[in-house]
Amino acid sequence: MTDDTIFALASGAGRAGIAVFRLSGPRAGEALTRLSGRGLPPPRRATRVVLTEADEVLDDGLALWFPGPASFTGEDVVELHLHGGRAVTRAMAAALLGLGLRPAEAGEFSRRAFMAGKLDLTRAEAIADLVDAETAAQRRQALRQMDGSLERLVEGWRARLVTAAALVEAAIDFSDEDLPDGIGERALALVDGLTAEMTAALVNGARGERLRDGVHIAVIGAPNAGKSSLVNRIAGREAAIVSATAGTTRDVIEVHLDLGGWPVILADTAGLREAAGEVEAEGIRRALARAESADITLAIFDGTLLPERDAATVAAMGPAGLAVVNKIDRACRPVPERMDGATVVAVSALSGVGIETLLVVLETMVADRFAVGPGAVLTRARHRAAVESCLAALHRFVTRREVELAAEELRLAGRALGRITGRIDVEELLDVVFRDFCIGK
Ligand SMILES: Nc1nc2c(ncn2[C@@H]2O[C@H](COP(=O)(O)OP(=O)(O)OP(=O)(O)O)[C@@H](O)[C@H]2O)c(=O)[nH]1
Ligand SMILES: [Mg+2]
Repeated sequence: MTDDTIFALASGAGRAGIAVFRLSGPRAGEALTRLSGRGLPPPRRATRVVLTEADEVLDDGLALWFPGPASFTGEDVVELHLHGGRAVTRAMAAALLGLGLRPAEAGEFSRRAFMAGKLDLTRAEAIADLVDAETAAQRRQALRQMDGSLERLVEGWRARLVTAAALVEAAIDFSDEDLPDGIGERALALVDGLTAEMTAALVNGARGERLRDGVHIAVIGAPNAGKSSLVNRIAGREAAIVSATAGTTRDVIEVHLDLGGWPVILADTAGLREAAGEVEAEGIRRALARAESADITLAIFDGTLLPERDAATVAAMGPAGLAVVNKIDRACRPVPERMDGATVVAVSALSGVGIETLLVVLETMVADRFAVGPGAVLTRARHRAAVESCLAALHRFVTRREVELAAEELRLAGRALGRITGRIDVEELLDVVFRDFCIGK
């Protein structure tokens, strides 16, 4: 436990808002008594206080007193609910500094809670995810993890690894060379089961990461097909410049959307064509790179040119793409149901016809590909890396003939899993995990 006391403005201030200052550390209670001019209020109960410093009233607000260890950080914690004006928050921050408290660094409260054993790393990460959650599905995923679903999954795996390790260690006492029958088989069976479960979790985890980070959709097509018009129509604002001049869009322009709970990053790109200047050529290179790395490619075709279709767009659409025929307000030919192996949706970015259908089709595609199974999910690249290195150790375990080396692989596998919850190798991990936090959490 640290001996300095920290504070942070833990909630949004501003006109008509409430500002919450959170204090944590051995001197939190003393700071409250000094500011309120009276004894500590009853624990965990909102109490009205007039806060003063050097006979000057700072604000009239509410105080909450959470004596450690039954607090979020495990330390003494005070929360001050004040009026959110800038002058109030500035004066309060100055008063707390004057009392010798230190402003908290990003994630420092959660870090202290972790150090006090109040939460494991997955729950701490979930708090950051919940604060950042922009869609309902993201919120649900964060809450599930905050409830300990991932911690329980990983700790369950680790417990079974320990059992397997114990079996192998026992075998060392019996034999100098090969695993005795029976014991080796039981350990192998445990490892096989774990390998299967972890492999499945990696697949589901890729989806969990998507839900956390967003699904990337790239909009590509020939110049003037109406890509920017479509992106603007979906976004409901003029995010990208639209003009009748071919080659208007040069950079990749990103628009963030909530598609039925899925966070989506829709990228407008430069029109694909051969003859182009240096800047446009770079834009086209970026467009193709986007199409390549996107989860879904939306290929836009100019409906007035059908049945002719831009070859570069067909090539970049790929098998997982969705074809959109635009400008149906002006196209008279019937639009085919499928084109070049892709489903077709007919729209007019100009009038808005077909846009609702396009969104429904997109949402179904996203849900089909990325829906996360029930239960715990790996939500970060950090989790994935740890499970992958655990699996690698388990694969080596299976091929080792010498018992001692096999036992060592199981230890390595267990350590890899421990990195997810923070049960070991902790120090080096802390900075990575907590630096994404906002101040006051
Ligand atoms: N009639 C009609 N015109 C459209 C439609 N969508 C776009 N346009 C027009 O087509 C022209 C090109 O539109 P943009 O959205 O700039 O096309 P783009 O694909 O982004 O073009 P680049 O950025 O140059 O690659 C503009 O004049 C738009 O008004 C549509 O649905 N119907
Ligand atoms: Mg454009």
